[in-house]
Amino acid sequence: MFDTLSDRFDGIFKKLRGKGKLSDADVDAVAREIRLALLEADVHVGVVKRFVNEIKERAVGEEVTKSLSPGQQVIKIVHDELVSILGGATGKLKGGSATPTVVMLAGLQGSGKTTVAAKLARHLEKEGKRVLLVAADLQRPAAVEQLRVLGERAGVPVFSEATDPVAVASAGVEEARRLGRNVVVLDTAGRIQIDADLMDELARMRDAVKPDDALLVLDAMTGQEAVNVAETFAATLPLTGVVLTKLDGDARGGAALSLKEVTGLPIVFAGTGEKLDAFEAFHPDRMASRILGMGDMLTLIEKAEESFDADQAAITEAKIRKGEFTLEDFLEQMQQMKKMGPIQNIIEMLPGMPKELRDADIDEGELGRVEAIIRSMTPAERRDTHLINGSRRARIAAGSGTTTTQVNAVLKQFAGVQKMMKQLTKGGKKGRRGMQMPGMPGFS
Ligand SMILES: Nc1nc2c(ncn2[C@@H]2O[C@H](COP(=O)(O)OP(=O)(O)OP(=O)(O)O)[C@@H](O)[C@H]2O)c(=O)[nH]1
Ligand SMILES: [Mg+2]
Repeated sequence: MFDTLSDRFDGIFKKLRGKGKLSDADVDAVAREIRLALLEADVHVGVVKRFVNEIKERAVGEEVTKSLSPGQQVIKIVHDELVSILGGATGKLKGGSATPTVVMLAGLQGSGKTTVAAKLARHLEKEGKRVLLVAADLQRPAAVEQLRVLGERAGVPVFSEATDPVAVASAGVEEARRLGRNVVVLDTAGRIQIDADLMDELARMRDAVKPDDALLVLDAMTGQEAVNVAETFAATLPLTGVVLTKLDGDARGGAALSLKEVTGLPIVFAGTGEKLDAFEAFHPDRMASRILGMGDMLTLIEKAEESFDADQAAITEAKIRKGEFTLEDFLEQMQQMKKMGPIQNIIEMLPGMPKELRDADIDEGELGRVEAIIRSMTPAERRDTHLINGSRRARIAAGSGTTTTQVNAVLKQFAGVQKMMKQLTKGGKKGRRGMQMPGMPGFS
């Protein structure tokens, strides 16, 4: 996500390191480089101009803090300005007073509307809302079925009928009222290009359901063109915000960094992958930190809290302390970690991760193999790996579709983990508190 921009900022800030004082020439040079970096990231030219002026003004201006080095100070200013152009406040739905509230999704073909519908429904259900998904895309034959499948995965009911899109939308809201669901999420049809038909359909739907939130779903790769798309949709729909999707791809950042400033529309949610949990409320401050390579611990902690089982963690911790951590516990930990989403996403959020690791292809298949190997062991073997002799190794390899060499590798790595844990617990308090994430096979 925004890798090029991150790298550019990294390079710019490196040059400031160790400088005791910034001259006007230094500030000019930094401003020029930031300008280029933003233009390269396809940020709207007006936004770039304002951004760079602001940075210059603040960097040479009165805001000199003693506690920060000049380099840190520039980073802080850039960070603050990024937060500001990203919209400042954390994204959330506007909502309304009537029940059910209606969230209408619109956008170009393939932008991610149907995926977002299911992700948003799941997200709202986690907040305690009761959602009804309404499939009002009757354009594409498979669209209703797609939403049904996703809805099932999200555990959210889906309503549709073979009438016409506007009728489906109205009937959907009725159905939600009847079922006592308090939020309707409405998926609509996309078009390759904005056309009169689509806008007419959206306008009639708008009049029929009077959405509390009308969200434009935008592919982050759209770049600056996003601004035009947003303005065109806004002419018909009373848009309340934007959902930016595919931020996991190599989007350059232009759309995210231009939208609020040019259109006034806040980015409310972000899609970061194909899976249903790759979705989050948009936090401008966290996004700015991520762009500047400062990591995103808050999102990570939130995800960990969401998927972490505190009781299980306490049991594991006690076991580690007593030196009784087995492969069974290890398997349990892998399950917990998997709930947090793709490992690559987790790594991206950690501050200070070297670029090599951010770019590394973490082999989820390898992790799957490790899991299969452990699952092919008997409970007794998982508790005491010393039982695993040659013939047992062959059986485990056959059971997991791997080779005895691969089984051996897992056993060897696990022995290393156990040894490390013993040292940690012997060595005092360090490493005992909170979540335990030992060096796992698959990461070596
Ligand atoms: N990597 C990634 N893929 C995504 C994301 N959101 C959606 N996709 C993928 O993008 C493709 C299109 O998503 P859909 O949700 O079907 O898009 P849509 O806007 O409903 O498309 P139409 O209904 O045809 O207009 C699918 O393959 C999704 O899996 C995301 O955040 N990241
Ligand atoms: Mg769709």
